[in-house]
Amino acid sequence: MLPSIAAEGAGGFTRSIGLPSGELVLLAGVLALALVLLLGYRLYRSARVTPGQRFAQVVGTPDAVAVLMHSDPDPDAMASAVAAAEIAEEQGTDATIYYPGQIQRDENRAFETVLNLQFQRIDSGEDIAEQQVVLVDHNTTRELKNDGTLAIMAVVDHHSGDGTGSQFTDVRPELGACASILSEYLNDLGRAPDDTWIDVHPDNKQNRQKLQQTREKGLLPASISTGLVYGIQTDTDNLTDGCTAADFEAVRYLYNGIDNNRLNRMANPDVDAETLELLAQAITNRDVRSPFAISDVGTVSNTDAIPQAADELERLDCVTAVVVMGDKDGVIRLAGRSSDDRIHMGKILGTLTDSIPLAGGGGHARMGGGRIPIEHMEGLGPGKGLSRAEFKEQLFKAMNGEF
Ligand SMILES: [Mn+2]
Repeated sequence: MLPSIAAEGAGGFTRSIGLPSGELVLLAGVLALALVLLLGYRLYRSARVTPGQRFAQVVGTPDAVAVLMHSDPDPDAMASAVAAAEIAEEQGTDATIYYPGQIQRDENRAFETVLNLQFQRIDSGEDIAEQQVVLVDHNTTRELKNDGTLAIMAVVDHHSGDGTGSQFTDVRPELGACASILSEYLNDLGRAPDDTWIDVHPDNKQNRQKLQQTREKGLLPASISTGLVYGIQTDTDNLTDGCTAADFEAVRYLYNGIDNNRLNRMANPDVDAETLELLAQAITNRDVRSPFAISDVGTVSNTDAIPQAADELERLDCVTAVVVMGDKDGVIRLAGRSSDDRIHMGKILGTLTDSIPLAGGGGHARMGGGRIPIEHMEGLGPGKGLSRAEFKEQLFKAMNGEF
């Protein structure tokens, strides 16, 4: 019985193909070619390494890495550092996040609080224990004391500059935020944003376990996604200024992991009474000579509110350029804003402070700052000296193009 079934089966097969032998050879050739192409494509795909995979490989090689932010880190720097540390930890490398300077501005402190983050503050490059350093959101460490002691292995940034890492450099000045680059890496690594919130606070053992489980499932906790979205938002004025398709793509990727409640708490932190009083003072004391405004708020205890006051005053209808000044510890702080193409704020503040000993100023066309020791402005040292009122008049003159 069995052989006869086999014979019938074989006959059936030949009949159903029913091709002359020449065409059979051709068909076999086409199939073989298709197979070769498919294998080649697979090989090409596996050989093509994405920037995210390369970054993970580099930061995942040592036992421990330091992730270093610039001084006075903003949400873009903090979110980028958290993401870089997450990529290293997923590879089994311990990551510690450091910063010089201080986290002062309300929105920066709110970011730290809402995300329950903890960073190590340092004064000098020697305070970093790890042998290998990753820079995010800046590409040189010139602002840090004893930065020569650091071995920079990787640099991820969106500022122009010539800083490089010994093993990895990804600097894209066209992008609105560094957080967009780190988001792309997480996407490259197949991490899917998820709405589960897990604090990434380094001291919490239970959370570390939860984080580990999330990593094993290929998910990305909402704490990291939400931080990255807020980092992108703050560096691009809510996706309205200096954005590229890559920044929008990053937010699209992170979308499922956004915690709206916490995002709102970060974006609209409670303002302390002192800051509000300084804003009120700046509005009351404003001297508007259209389209320019200057406000002297006198002596203040928190100089951070001076740039915030300049931001507020610039919103006045008839004002295109504004300078707010106030003093603390014998030093006048200046914050200038300009939406007027005739006024290069950084140059104006630079030129005006140039003639006063130990004073300094500068910045961009639209934003500038400066500091003037009051006793030097009033005549200590070389120079004939200026009163505060006279300095204000000079400032108006400079804004009008008369130096
Ligand atoms: Mn940035």
